[in-house]
Amino acid sequence: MKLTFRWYGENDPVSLEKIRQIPKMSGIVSAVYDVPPGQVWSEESILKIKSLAIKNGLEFEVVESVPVAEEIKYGGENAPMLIENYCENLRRLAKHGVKCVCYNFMPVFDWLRSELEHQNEDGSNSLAYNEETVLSLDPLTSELSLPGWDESYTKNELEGLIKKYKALGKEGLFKNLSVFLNKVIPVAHEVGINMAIHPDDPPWDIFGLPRIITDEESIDRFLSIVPLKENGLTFCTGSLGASKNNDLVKMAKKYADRIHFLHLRNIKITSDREFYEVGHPTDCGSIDMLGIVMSLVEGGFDGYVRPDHGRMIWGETGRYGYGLYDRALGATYIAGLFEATERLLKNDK
Ligand code: DNO
Repeated sequence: MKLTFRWYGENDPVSLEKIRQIPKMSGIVSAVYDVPPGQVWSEESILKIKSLAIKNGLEFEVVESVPVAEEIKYGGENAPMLIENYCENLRRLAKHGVKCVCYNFMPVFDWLRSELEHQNEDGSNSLAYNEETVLSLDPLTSELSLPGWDESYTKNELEGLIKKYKALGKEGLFKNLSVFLNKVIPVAHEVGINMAIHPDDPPWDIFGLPRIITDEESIDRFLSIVPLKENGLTFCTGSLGASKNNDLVKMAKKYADRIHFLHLRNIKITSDREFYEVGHPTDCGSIDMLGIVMSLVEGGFDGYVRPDHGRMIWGETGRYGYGLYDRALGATYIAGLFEATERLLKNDK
């Protein structure tokens, strides 16, 4: 496995100089942020990220995300052209050494939380989700703003989009995902990029919008659409783990060879559809982090790993979920889990 760290570019308060000092860190996970979803990325922008990373002793082999334009997801008339742009981005990224691309197929909103500064007993704060609060929010007027959301829509555009997806439903969305995969995966295969879809976060419908990568059944269906290795997963433990119906230790074993990117983070589930984010170790929350890593190592997992959302600790402020300190603690914990598991497994044989 290769340990990586998400970096949001030159405006990220967490600098590459700091990231490189985290033990065992091999590279960054980043993206081109200077063009809207659907457009082709300039080679210059790609090369700039790469050269900044290299200057700091880091690799740039993982992109998160090449975003999928809404029109591809709802199947608009420009979808074929936008899918071609997507393929072109993969060719360009492969040319400059990228080996894994993370993306998602969530309509309109990416990850969703109801609280950005949930106060924890130890004085830290973290992101939290409470379904009741979410249901009381109106997505058209809500002031809540998250780093993963595209905030460029006007109220009317957003209203139109939500209507389209409601009419499309889960089956329609799955069909459009198939169209996308049937075009994109053969290109990924040809240029040597592993595609890694990110599960829906949280893994259930929100605001009446369909969400389709949520559990074992939907992942089985997704993987069988194009049964090539390059059609793979980002295994995000905090996303899938928010639903108690998902047995992550079992799923990690089952999908180990199709998991190209691992987002490891822990959450504490406080009741049905209610949780807050905690430190990475197993004992801090509801997710069996060690069990998941053991399953992956046993299953032959050989992908990229990154610590996911951290709490804000030691007075740090910054991008919610993406401060330095708690993610760095997470990274060393993850490195320890892998070191121990790999060593034990080797001695077993
Ligand atoms: C949240 C992230 C997501 C993820 C996208 C992938 O912190 O895990 O925003 O990057 O869903 O496309």
